Amino acid sequence: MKSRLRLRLRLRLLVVAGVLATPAPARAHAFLDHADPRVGSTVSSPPAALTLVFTEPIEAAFSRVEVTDTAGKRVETGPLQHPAPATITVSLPGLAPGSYTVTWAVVSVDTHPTEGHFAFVVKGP
Ligand SMILES: [Cu+2]
Repeated sequence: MKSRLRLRLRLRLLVVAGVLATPAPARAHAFLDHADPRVGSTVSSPPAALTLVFTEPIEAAFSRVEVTDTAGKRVETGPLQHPAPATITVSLPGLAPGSYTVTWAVVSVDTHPTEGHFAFVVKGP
């Protein structure tokens, strides 16, 4: 019992130390700054790639982008690429005319996860 109490106290001290060691402002959440195709846009020809630019650098290894068509079926994109600290991109197959939903989930370099989604439309002939 005594050693258990000691362990508890030690854990509590570790928690306090952890809080003190955390850098004060956690402003660095990565939100979507802009995308190509643009959020909510209608494009006249199928885009070859999808690019997302975030407000903060992100960890590509813990980030993902999914594209689904009107029926909710997942589009086979190319592998996630990370050409710049705050940018991720995937290549797209030839998209048929229709509406597409992009769902993204990223982890910023300060380890905070964020997610969101938006749509774009590929115009028919
Ligand atoms: Cu953050």
